[in-house]
Amino acid sequence: MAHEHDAAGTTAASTPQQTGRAHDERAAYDFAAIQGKWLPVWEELRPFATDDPADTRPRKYILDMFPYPSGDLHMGHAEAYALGDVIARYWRQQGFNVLHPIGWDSFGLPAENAAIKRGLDPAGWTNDNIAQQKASMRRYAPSFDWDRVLQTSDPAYYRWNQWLFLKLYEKGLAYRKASQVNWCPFDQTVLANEQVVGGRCERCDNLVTKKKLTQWYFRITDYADRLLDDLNQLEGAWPSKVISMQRNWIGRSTGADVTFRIEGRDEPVTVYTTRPDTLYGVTFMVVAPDSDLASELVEGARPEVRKRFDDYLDVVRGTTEMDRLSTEREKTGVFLERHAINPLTGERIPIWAADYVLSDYGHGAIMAVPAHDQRDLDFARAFDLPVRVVVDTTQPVTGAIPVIHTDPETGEPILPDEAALENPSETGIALTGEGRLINSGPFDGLSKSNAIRRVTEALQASNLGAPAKNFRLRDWLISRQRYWGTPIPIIHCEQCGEVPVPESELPVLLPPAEGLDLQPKGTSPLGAATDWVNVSCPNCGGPATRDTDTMDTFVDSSWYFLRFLSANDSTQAFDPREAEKWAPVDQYVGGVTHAILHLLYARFITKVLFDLGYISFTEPFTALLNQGLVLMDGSAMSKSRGNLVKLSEQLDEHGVDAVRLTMAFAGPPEDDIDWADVSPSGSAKFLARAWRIADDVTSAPDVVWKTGDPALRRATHRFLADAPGLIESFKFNVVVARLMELVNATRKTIDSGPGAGDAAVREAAEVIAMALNLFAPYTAEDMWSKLGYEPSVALAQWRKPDPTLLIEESVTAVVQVDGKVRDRLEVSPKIAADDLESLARDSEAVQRSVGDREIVNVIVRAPRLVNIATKPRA
Ligand code: ANZ
Ligand code: ZN
Repeated sequence: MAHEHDAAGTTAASTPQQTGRAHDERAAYDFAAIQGKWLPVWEELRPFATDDPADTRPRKYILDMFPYPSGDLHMGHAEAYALGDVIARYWRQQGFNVLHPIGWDSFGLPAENAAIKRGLDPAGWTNDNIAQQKASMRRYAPSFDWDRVLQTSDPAYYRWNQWLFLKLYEKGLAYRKASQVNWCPFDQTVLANEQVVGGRCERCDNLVTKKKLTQWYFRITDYADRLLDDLNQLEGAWPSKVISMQRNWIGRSTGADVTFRIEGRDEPVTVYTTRPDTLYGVTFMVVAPDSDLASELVEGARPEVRKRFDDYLDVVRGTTEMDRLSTEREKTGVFLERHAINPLTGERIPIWAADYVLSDYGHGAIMAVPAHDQRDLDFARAFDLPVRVVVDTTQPVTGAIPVIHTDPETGEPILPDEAALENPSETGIALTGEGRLINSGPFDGLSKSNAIRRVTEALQASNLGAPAKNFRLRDWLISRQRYWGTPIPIIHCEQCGEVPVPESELPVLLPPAEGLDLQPKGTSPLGAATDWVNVSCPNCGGPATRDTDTMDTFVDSSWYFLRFLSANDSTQAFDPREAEKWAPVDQYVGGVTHAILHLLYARFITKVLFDLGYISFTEPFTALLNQGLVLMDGSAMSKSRGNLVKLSEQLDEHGVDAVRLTMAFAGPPEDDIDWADVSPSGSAKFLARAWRIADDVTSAPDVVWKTGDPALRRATHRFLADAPGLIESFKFNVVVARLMELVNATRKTIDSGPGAGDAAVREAAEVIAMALNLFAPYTAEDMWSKLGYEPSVALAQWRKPDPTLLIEESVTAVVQVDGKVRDRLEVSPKIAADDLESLARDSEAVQRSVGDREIVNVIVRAPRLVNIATKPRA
């Protein structure tokens, strides 16, 4: 290790020598020696084990998001685990039995792609990385319970993934269907909507296309309402940004289904609309070109129309969903030469196919209201279709009496003010606001919201419609055509169809990678493992084949927090009694990159397990803290940018504690940390300074506290009183700053006060060690031992502040009027100048003395003096 750079060494040399011991007797703060000394002690002591059934302390479950084993630990991990550990260690000091586990999210594409690139077995590559990360983590010393380690690529874990799949399958929540799926041509795999970012693959950044495939889904849409409504419970305990991201992702929309009769077709077509109030303004219908309905409607059409449609469909298939929904794009479409009938007015309207209508939302068909919907208006203007205004958006909607302008001759409503109510077909701007209905027969005069209700009721009464809801959320596509994942425990039999693998035959082990071509090619590599694939049907014994797909790794991470509770239990996924004891997670800590997917899936699976009776709670993570990123020179660290800071080098240079302390001290946890702006060597210096205090203390552990220096005692107890609230509101950086002040105050008492033997110095040193345990565990442990205690400081309980020491001192402020002392006020030494001035002005003695003279000048020297000058009488 690089001792030459140890900043602490220089500090120790410059520390004043006033403890009575000779210079050469004093050891320097040597982080490497301290790390080397305490790590083996902790490994022996297991201070963070949670396996004592007789433990009666109240419990807390503190969870850090588990890492992908994609290489050694990096600076981002270092930040996350430093911050998560502050919380875990804090609750232990508060008397809780804290469960703080760690594991690896070790299946998935990163491992597989890396393994392919290097020609290695993904299992070997993954396990090597885990071993390396584990060694780094041990040295980094978060207070993990090392007896509950799990890794998702271990059969002992993924067996229960398969069990979970079967539970969902039994409930009808896992199903297979053929559909257009997002396809990454580079990774040669399907992607969930969530994994497509801006039309590109989240992993490799290539453009995503569509492909029709049969895939496995989890029916998360059945839980959409609950996933949305239960977010209310998390308000205040989760970052509001994450809650709103979840809400938008689920995207609940309420409106109505409306059925339109189609000329020349027996079956009517249902459309979904959020604006049933605009039904009188419908001037055409649009179906998604890639829907079955469109193909069917165009079947009997003239050959030119069919040709035009087929050509159009080809183009549409190659267009991303994002482009299709874009309002910027020129509208395209094909008239199908078919007609629908408006259910309320009987009006005959043309049916078009256009790509701005998506096949997998609502019913894949819409009623178009160009006057009030921008996309419909753009389309109508492009193809010269009629535009009819049915909501007068210049009309006030509050107040009982609507103003309706009708032509006295014809009784037709008149648009009230041409200027105010502009014609959308001319302006190109749809009228989307509030207003009152016009041109809508019996509904004229109703406000938009009343009309939505009344029109829906009218439709419902004649069986032509009903209230409806839709979600942006799609079912969760969980199958992948890749090797490195959990095999789906289904067998396909010619006779029986899909047959679940019996639970007693789990796990379905992955076949060895050796001999398989893992290169992505659109079908699962598992298909080539013929010995593995060909089985006999568990149901009829006939020839059958295994499902060759593997599960999305988000399945693995959707319930891992429960597996930690029974990590070594080979008989069940988790013990419901352990879940009852520990879960839900009290505090979850991790990156905001998982704000949508991972959290949504974990919330979904939690609700499923609740419904199945395995757990008694419905939300997995009671509170969530998202730490920021660690940047370098203003941007995310990356090899290609050349601004990568290597954690191992930072640890070698500054020591574990200095790096951890720097992470906590850098600012609020949610903010990004720019490593160029922080000073790990400054942290190391501070740690040396703190450590030196314990080294200096000469009193014995049984001193009488009362006899100590009162000023230092007050500072210590103020810190004891304030730190808990600061930690609980994640103001770790403030606690560190306060701790620095306490160290300074203690040093002052040693060097220029009552000295190192004073009881207050010992008391302060002990509190400093306990507080440092949160941020710099090695230094804290070493101080604790120097102070005469057995390890571990991590188990020492936070002390209750003495209330008599928390009462603030007061000082006497003198108030002068025109140079004469008129009053003395007892005030806080921290009083603000403004407050002191108003106290002085309010003083009766001062007012008597000022009388009716005008005050021309006030000089305030808080907290000791206020000088008031008046204008001398003429
Ligand atoms: C008529 C109408 C009039 C509409 C109006 C809006 C405004 P959200 O909020 O996203 O649920 N729509 C329905 N299905 C669609 C599909 N498969 N593809 C594209 N658009 C679709 O939006 C629902 C609205 O989006 C529906 O309400 C429908 O247009 C359109 F003044 O119906 B509306
Ligand atoms: Zn069978």
